[in-house]
Amino acid sequence: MISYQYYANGNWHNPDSGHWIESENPAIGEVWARIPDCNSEDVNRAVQLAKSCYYDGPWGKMNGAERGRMMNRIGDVIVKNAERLGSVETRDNGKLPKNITPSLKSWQTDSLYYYAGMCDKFEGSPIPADVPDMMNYLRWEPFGTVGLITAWNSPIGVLIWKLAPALAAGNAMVVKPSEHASVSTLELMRVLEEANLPAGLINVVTGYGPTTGEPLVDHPDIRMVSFTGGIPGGRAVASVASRHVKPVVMELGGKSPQIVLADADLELAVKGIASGIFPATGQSCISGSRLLVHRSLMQSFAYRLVEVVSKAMVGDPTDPETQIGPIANKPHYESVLNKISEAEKAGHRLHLDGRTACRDKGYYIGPTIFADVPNSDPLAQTEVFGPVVSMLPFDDEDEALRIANDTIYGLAAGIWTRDVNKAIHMAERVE
Ligand code: TXE
Repeated sequence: MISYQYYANGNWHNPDSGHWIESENPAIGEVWARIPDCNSEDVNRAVQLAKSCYYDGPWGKMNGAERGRMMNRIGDVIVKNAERLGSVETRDNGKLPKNITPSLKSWQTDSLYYYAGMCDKFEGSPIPADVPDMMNYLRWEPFGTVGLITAWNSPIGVLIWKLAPALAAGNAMVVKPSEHASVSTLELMRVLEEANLPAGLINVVTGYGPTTGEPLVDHPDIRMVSFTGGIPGGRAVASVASRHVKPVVMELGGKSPQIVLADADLELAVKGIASGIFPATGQSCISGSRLLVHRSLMQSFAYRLVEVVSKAMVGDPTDPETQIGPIANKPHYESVLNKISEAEKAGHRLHLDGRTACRDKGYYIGPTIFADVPNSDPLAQTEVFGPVVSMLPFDDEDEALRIANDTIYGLAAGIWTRDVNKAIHMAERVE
């Protein structure tokens, strides 16, 4: 059992409440670490330390080139420690190391290097004045101190995507990872100590949304919030932020359609669609969970998809043979199982039932494929955020687009056809 403290001003602190939250390893369903249950006192301390870093410390005065060099150091340190960070994240949310470490060594961390190059390029411009002897000019300025709230599916990856632009713009920040998977973010702070960052630049408080996240959003010195999570959390954050009329950037869920046209290459479509929903156990905002298949292909597509994914190795994420790891935490495991049984009770036919992968220890659900689910059905309208897809035939492209667009989400989509003109025209019409 590893007990963590929260991180502020370059030091580790015990929570004001004296309480900790237990973190489970979803692969075995056992507690492996404890994270601080931070309250508004802890949040205020972290915000004040971030604020003094911005206003009184070197950070607010640092020029763009120096900030850029520091961001490059952050990227280098993450790449160097990618294995360690990946293995901690796997214990925290069950994600496969092969889906974390290589991306931390490449495209995820690349966004730090990308934004580092922007630090000394926020050029302003003189604006023509309509009054003689008057000069206007544009100067880009940071918010100052910002709040970054992340979810459990890719804690470090999602954080880097928020961290990089926030640092490049010159902000100091307070991070609040999900209570279900906070350890890898805390370990990231330990790793970043090698990068010699200004004290108070990046601070991490941990705890539940309403008792730790909300005080962060509600704090008057947090000038802007970037949030990743589900719609309920997003609504709550937006309403609290509205008390201060502070800007919020949201990255919420998805219910992405995958449209397979009659001329699609069946093999490519099956493999592409399977890899778009099952490897992260369906826990990715852009996973394609609604399969719209041209009626002429439906039978052969469904047969081939079942044949391919029924062979997938579901198991312990640390086993290199594993292709599908566990659901990230117990509440979500129960939520996904509940959605599957609801759909079954509604009479939807299962081509493949992932509950056969369930076992006594750990939160395992295999690929689950429902046939002929009307788009109005809850299973087609709500994000399951698990290895569950619903299939639906269509007869023509207009009908496919109508179904694809009949959703409250709008994050991603896939179109499978050999005809590139058709792909482009369909893509322009999918919202
Ligand atoms: O999200 P939550 P979770 C979706 C997916 C999943 C659902 C729940 O549908 O089932 O979100 O996942 C903090 N004030 N996605 O639990 O609950 C919370 O502590 C301030 C899609 O991760 O929204 C956590 O740090 N903060 C998503 C973060 O918000 C609050 C990836 C997300 O928690 C808060 C993950 C509040 N009132 C889940 N309530 C994607 N698009 O990738 C919660 N939080």
